Amino acid sequence: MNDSLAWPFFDDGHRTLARDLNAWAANQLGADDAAADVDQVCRSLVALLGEAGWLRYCVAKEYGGARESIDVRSLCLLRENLAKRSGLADFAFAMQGLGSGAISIGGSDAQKRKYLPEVASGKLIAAFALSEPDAGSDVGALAATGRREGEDYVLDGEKTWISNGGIADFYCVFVRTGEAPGTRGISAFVVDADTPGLEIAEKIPVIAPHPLATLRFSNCRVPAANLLGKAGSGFKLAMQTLDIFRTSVAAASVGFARHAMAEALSRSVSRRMFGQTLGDFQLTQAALADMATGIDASALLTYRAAWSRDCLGVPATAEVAMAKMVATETAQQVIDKALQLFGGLGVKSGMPVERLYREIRALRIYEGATEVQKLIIGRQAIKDFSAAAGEAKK
Ligand code: COS
Repeated sequence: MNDSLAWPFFDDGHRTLARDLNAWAANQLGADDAAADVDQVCRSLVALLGEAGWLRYCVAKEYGGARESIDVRSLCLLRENLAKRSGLADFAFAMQGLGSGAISIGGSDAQKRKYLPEVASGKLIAAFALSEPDAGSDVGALAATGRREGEDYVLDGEKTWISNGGIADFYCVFVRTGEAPGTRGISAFVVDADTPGLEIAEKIPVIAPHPLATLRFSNCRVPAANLLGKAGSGFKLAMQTLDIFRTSVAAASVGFARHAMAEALSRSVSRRMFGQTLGDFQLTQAALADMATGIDASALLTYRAAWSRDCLGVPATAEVAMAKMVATETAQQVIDKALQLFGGLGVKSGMPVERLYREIRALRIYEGATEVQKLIIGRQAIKDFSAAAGEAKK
């Protein structure tokens, strides 16, 4: 089977990036330690990734980045290859990008100069605060508010499932400012973590631990200068940010699935039973065939989506949704099959397949659950059909 780096989606810079990263990661990253304090581990990983220069891929060159503008194929290669070794390293990398994405896309030059170079060096930790207890998939229903008072906005309400909650230095927060009903009345603000009125209401433990919290805003006053883009444009800004980072969730899933595949193959050639190896059974070969094909299909959709945005200059929202849906769902199946090949050993705490089994689950939910991706793809198919039918009538 050919090396996916040979695919036409990549240029030589991408190939070098992936090889350099893999060489670095082999030296610098160990398996995640389940007993460690994840807040501390993630702080250290952001610093490590920053010192090594990898976080420079999260921002544009003008603000300390590695490439002219954010290159989705690079983000994806980084996440795929970090995820192969360490879920927390992938997480730490991804959140620097997602957490600062709204600044990169909608921020003023002053906002970009203040935050982005520090994100790229790992000196400031970023977070994206969109979801609420009663508004996850339905972003247009969010209820936290921002009301204008003179030169400030005063924020009130709760944000939950916030990755990096508690360790972030700043949050890109989306609140209802009421310019219009629904999605047209939402604005985004950058809020420093030490702003009075912002507190961590709850740290949330999850099956694959990482820094996660509920934030509470009570009379939290931020200067109007912290508004990202125009008042009322926050929903679009959130969607544009997700158009970039959902593709990278797909790439991380490919990385997790590749790790599971490697574990499954090594088990298949070493485990003996009934006088032969596990890999000699056609049932095992069938499982491996499904896994290998699923991984390639996921990688092709992922890099097609990334390439579309980088090279065609279109948002490619539906292509991104296809990649996110297929790669996350497939990775879950691949990991489950790998775990099955390990038998009882597969569910033993600390085994790589056991860790992957817990780690992949959230990716089918966060940054738009599979069901949301289906909505996006289905709506786009109808839109394209209607547009083509309209053209044909002319
Ligand atoms: N880029 C730019 N603009 C976009 C956009 C995108 N990707 N997606 C939608 N918009 C625009 C639409 O064009 C529309 O603009 P107008 O008001 O000018 O007509 C507006 O935003 C509203 O779009 P839409 O009608 O599609 O909004 P819905 O309320 O139906 O929501 C979904 C659409 C469900 C797709 C959206 O709410 C979503 O992605 N939800 C999941 C959120 C998520 O990922 N949460 C996890 C948070 S991070 S862990």
